[in-house]
Amino acid sequence: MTRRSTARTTRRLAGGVLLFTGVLLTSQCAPRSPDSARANASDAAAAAQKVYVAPGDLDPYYMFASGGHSGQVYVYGLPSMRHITTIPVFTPYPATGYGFDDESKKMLGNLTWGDVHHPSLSETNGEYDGRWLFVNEMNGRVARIDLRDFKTKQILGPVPNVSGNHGSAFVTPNSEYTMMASRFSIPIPKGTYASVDKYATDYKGVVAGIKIDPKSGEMSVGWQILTPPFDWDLGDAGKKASDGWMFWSSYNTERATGKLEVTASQRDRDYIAAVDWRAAEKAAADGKGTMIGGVRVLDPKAIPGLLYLLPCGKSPHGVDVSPDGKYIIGSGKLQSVTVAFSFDKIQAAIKNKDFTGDEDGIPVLKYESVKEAEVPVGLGPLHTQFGPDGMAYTSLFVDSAVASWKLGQWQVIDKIPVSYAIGHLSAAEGDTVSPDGVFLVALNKLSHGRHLPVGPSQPEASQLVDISQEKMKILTDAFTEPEPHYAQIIKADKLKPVEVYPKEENTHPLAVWDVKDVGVTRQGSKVTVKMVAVRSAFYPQTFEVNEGDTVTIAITNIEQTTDELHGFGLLDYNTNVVIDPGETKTITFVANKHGVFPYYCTNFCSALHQEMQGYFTVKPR
Ligand code: K7E
Ligand code: CUA
Repeated sequence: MTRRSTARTTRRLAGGVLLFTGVLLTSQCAPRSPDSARANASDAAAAAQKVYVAPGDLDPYYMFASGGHSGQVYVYGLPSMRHITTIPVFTPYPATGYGFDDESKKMLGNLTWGDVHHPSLSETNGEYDGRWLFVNEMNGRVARIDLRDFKTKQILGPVPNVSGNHGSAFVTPNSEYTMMASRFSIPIPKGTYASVDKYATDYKGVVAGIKIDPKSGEMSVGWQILTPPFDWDLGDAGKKASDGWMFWSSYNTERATGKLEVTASQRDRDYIAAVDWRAAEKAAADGKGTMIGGVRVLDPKAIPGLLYLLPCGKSPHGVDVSPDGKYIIGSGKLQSVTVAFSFDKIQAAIKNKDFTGDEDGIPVLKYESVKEAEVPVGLGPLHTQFGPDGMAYTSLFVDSAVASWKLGQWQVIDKIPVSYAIGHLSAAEGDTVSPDGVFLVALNKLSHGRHLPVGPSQPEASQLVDISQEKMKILTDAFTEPEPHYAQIIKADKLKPVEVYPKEENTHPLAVWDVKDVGVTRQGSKVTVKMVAVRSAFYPQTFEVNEGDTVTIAITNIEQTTDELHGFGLLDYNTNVVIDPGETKTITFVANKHGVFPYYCTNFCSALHQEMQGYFTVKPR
């Protein structure tokens, strides 16, 4: 059924494209308002047709959007732009009980916030394979979400030596690595003191490869490369022609401190780092480098061939590799062009030692030798995404617009204003070796009154752009909690999430599947409660401990029916977990106050959901 509705939606969309072309032709002599909200009625009808997903139909794409400092990932359907679910990653989320049960609490550690920037879908041969979603976070962490159940399974970090992990979590074409880099240089290892006056000499940057296990997706700290104290910003992995390389943009190559908006904007050009990650992998395997903070750190001065610097003007932000891997697009946010570097020319320059100097022993390649073209996209270029047939789309923060252009032609084709102050943009399958085109989402920083007023704390705006024609067109607005940085859009039929956890897969040591097996056991002051949740009761319905006991409650939801979730809310003990069908979750706490504490099911499950309750009694000492 799922597949049929998807096919139907796709067909209907194709019809929409035809209709849209007709409207374009007939509306050409009508005066066009730059504000799409005031577009004429036939334009609006055509746009509505393209985003409408009828009741019961499914969107043909998922969009995974970063939740910024909310610490979460938001899942949208495209083109409807409906928010479908939220995946909690770095922040507790009572809606699913994340951060309350023992396992997720342990994953979060002492941090209850994270700043998510770049979702990165796992890839096989440069195509999204629908297995995992990696997301970075500024406190030096990367998380892995399993797309089989849309749950966070691992949080790696804080990784030693990496301070402000922004240039992450871009994965390599066969998910060998997810990337990491320090936005803020510090003296390393963490904990080392050096006065800020010593910034230029004693503070260090780091770019790193986090190894991904190809079978399990489990991440481990791979290697790190020591760099001068630049602020590493964005990254992207090479692919096809440039497979085996990683790229990061930087600002503040001035090595300045203080008011960076001035002090770090002095140079005409900063750098893009080009890292031969296979060479780094080999150097680490050969035991080169030194252990700093427990990680193998490679010094590029001592190990030539690891790292080269490409000059890129001015204070570049995004760096994006074209689908064929031949071009590395660097966007200097303080200028009006985006630069395409040729990977072939980079290789030739390396071979010919076509350097203009070095930074702490790291060769700087000659700009004129590696530059393929400067594309006059407009003011404040940030990020570039790709479509089929060499199409490229660059976000323009200062212009508040998206420019489309073509690889190889290096000419702007179209420009469309967005509302307002665009950061990233995301195109359908736009980071793969074969982008889909069709849709692009502008992830804008300011929503500027395009929604019902909600007070000063306003959401951000995302706008769906039709890129199926040469002339781009805004189709609809949607809103998201702060702060959507990047997003990735994947074909919906690549994902086949489970709807229940099969009973036979549940290997939790405290799981019980029969109400006969529930009960309370005690070992000294440690009490273990094995509990079953099933429509519409908890078993046991009451249990008792002594004040001061350490209590572990293991709840198994023995349902095997879609959508039959049960919650376990325990009053006055700050506890709410939600247990999915077939899942076992544990909660451990000290019963530090005596009295009678009701527990109840928080997730509506049946006509007798309200009856699903019980009592936890704590005898005074
Ligand atoms: Cu441009 Cu963090 Cu990728 Cu925000 S970053 S926009
Ligand atoms: Cu179980 Cu509501």
